[in-house]
Amino acid sequence: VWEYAPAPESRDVARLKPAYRMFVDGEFVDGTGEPLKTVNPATEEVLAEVGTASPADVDRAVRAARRAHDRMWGRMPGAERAKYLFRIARLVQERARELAVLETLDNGKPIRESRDVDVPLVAAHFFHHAGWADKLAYAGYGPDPRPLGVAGQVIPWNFPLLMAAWKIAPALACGNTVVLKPAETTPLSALVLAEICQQADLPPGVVNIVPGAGDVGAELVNHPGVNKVAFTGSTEVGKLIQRAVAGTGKKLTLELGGKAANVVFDDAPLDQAVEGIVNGIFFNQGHVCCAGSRLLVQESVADELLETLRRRVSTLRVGDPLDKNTDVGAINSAEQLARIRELAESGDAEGARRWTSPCPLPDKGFFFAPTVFSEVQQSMRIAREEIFGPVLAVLTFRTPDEAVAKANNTPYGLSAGIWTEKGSRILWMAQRLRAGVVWANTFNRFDPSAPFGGYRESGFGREGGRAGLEAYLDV
Ligand code: TXE
Repeated sequence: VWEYAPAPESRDVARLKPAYRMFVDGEFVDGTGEPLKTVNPATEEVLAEVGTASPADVDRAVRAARRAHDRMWGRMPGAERAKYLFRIARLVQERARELAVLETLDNGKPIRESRDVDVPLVAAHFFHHAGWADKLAYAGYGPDPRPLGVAGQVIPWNFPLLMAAWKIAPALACGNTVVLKPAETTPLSALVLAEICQQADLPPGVVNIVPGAGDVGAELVNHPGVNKVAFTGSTEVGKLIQRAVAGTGKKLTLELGGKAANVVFDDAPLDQAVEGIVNGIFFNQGHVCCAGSRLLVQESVADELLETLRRRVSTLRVGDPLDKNTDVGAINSAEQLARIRELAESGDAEGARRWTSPCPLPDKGFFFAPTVFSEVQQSMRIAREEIFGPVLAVLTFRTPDEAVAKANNTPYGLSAGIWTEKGSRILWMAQRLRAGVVWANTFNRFDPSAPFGGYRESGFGREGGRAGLEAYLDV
């Protein structure tokens, strides 16, 4: 038994303020929308009040972004833009601990993840795109690559800071300016990123942050001054946005839901596969668009694998996200918790067998114990719908063909995993799986140089790497 327990991370590190304001044209200003209160999902306490944008504020932000683009940012040499991106990356590193604690407080994710995954990837994303800013011509985009103009970006609550980085870094590298709307339950880290932009002397108007709910997102997406829309969120809202943008000439990228298959063959090293399955579905409480939410296991090893998996999942520590020992933190909101519960109950009603980790849950806050459903049929809702929580649906297969058919039996197509010792099988599977990202003998691995994005109802367009630049350039 691991007896040594380091003290939980102190919430003071987050330098929480009682109130946060929107960021427009290089300044923090009062929004004229109805202020919102953001809550710590692990304690249900209000963390801060946040000013939101009215339609007039969105208009002001888009105009500021337009001015910044037309007068200077869109024409600045790439090497100059790169300097700002490098500065932002370094400042993220300098303020890493503050950002990690703030993210954990606002989102509910374990500090181990915000500290070791989210924030380092944010810095890496800015570094990577700083490197592109002066090399766009070499990347095949012609001698004088053209930015699109003003990007209107709407992001979700599962990786609040990382999604802001995924959106802002490539846009800026290519010479676009940005108006970004963070999710209503997690607005804080994007506003601290705005502070970092100020600290980096980023010219006013290049980045604008307008907090608010879906109506502010819709206002931004529909604004005629926006040239490009980038959205990460639910498939439902993604479809609304696609309709709204149709016929406007705006360029659009969508990164939506998923229902990834994590496929384990009988020759896979099972202990290693179990770690990958656990990481695939319990990382970030399963609030991950590319989560390995369907485990497809070859029938001959299914019983053994399930037993090992349950034993391993029983050891996961669920609780205080600031505790450095916590593996699974809080569900981001009461609404999301209700959605997860409802879908899990549909699994019971449709005849799947539910196993719940025996871990104790805190009395307060939004928590859901790691759950594994076996005896799952493809027709069940838990096998078809995105649960976006720590709930795994286990199905079995006999042959590689059956594995491919079942893995692809979904309207989504974001990611997939393969576990096998056979290299030829990895290649054979990867060619047949209809998913934008395929991991082999690993899962949930991210790198700013690797394009990320889906097919079909998981959306279109790529983020990251050279392919991600296309979303922000007139090629
Ligand atoms: O998403 P929404 P929600 C999935 C996941 C989850 C479900 C619902 O399955 O259970 O979606 O989550 C803004 N025009 N994903 O309701 O509503 C909203 O304010 C413009 C997967 O939180 O899509 C927020 O900033 N914007 C996903 C953002 O959209 C609008 C991550 C996402 O919220 C809008 C999140 C509108 N009409 C949820 N309505 C992933 N791909 O990772 C809302 N928004």
